[in-house]
Amino acid sequence: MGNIAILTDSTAYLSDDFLARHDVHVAPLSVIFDGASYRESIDMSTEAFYERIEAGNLPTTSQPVIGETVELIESLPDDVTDVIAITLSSGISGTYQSMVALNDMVDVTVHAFDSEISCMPQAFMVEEALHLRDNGATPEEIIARLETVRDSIRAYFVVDDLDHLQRGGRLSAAQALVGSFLQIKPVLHFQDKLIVPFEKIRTYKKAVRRIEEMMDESIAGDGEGYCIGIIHANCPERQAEEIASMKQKFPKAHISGSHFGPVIGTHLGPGAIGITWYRREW
Ligand code: MYR
Repeated sequence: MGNIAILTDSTAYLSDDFLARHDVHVAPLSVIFDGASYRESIDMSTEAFYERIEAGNLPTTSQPVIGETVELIESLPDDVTDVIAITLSSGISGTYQSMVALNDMVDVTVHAFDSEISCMPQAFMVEEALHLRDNGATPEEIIARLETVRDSIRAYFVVDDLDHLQRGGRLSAAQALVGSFLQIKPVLHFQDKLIVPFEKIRTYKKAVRRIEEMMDESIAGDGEGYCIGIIHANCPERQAEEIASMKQKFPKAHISGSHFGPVIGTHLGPGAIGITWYRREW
């Protein structure tokens, strides 16, 4: 059996510390400001991105450049025969389809896996894949397990301003119109790979409270065995408040924070918060 490399895209927002400690490769997506393209984390930091956004600049986004992903795969050690490529949802980006297409361009087998979401839930899947790979699983076993994990992850998010999602075409115009008209802060989630409102709620606080209620129903007792993630878009104080409250409620859970970087921040806007959790079997 040959070696397996784990690849994901930049919207998993794996921390520098995680990347330094684990053998995982990242294909960057980009943000485009005034015709100039910047690969997130490489050419533009999250801080610089939100400064430009707050100054009123509105970017667009694009998937990884396929030629660069080919180069990345070609630079892997010679004994790598298989690549597990975990991507953001195919319902919101062409990244997954590009990973599938790579099979005609490189000598290894690329097993593209659609996370059907993005950000920290996608990072959870990367961690699962690494764990399985390091424990001798085959590519097929890794993909089968990822399918189960994908089904078990819960994730909801709230944005301050639905216009960002509407402008980027990731929420239908009709839904966004209802949102801005009524000044609501819907709890959003992914269904069948797409972003849809889960529940229409009027204030940010109530929306977050609703997500917390769902966590209370879903997570048993002190949270032992659960991974909980709090993701923020340039609002660290909201994230800190949530982390503190989760630590009180679920003292035995593994609670960590992440951020919405430039590409996802383009579509959610500053002020967004995401909450995700699942039960880890190891
Ligand atoms: C591209 O241009 O290919 C990237 C498009 C990215 C769209 C992002 C839409 C928002 C995703 C929110 C994820 C929240 C996960 C908790």
